Amino acid sequence: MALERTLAIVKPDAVARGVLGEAIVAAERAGLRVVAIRRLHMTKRQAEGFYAVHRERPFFDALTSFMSEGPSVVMVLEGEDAIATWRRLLGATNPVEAEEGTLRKRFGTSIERNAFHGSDAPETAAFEIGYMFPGLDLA
Ligand code: FUP
Repeated sequence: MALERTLAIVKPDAVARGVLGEAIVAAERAGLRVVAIRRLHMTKRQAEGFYAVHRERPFFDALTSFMSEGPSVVMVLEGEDAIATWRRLLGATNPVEAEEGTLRKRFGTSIERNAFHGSDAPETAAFEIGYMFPGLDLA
């Protein structure tokens, strides 16, 4: 196992529902630490940059509109195997298919409005953390 950092997003639907605390509790119970946190209302342009890998996908416009509809909370989580650990807590991309008890099962409403994000690999985590926390200097 490796000490890793991952980018977590509490998406606009989850922030609107007031479940930021649920995400933090789940992360901390799994041994992850919040080492940076920021609330921001993404512009459509920012959301498009964040999800640039999906630019050609049919859901790109709907996804980036959703991500810019209201404030999100973005966090850097740190711990052993943080990337896989956080994604395990999230469950499948589609809340309908997510395992019982996972964050997306509990709080997501559709594949599009799935409440939370987590980086899927070390390279994407590095890109996403840099994108949301430019110049971050962690203690
Ligand atoms: P994940 O890694 O679980 O966040 O899933 P993906 O990278 O495959 O998808 C990124 C986001 O695109 C998802 F969170 C939701 C959205 N999406 C859709 O809206 N429709 C799809 O068919 C697939 C993904």
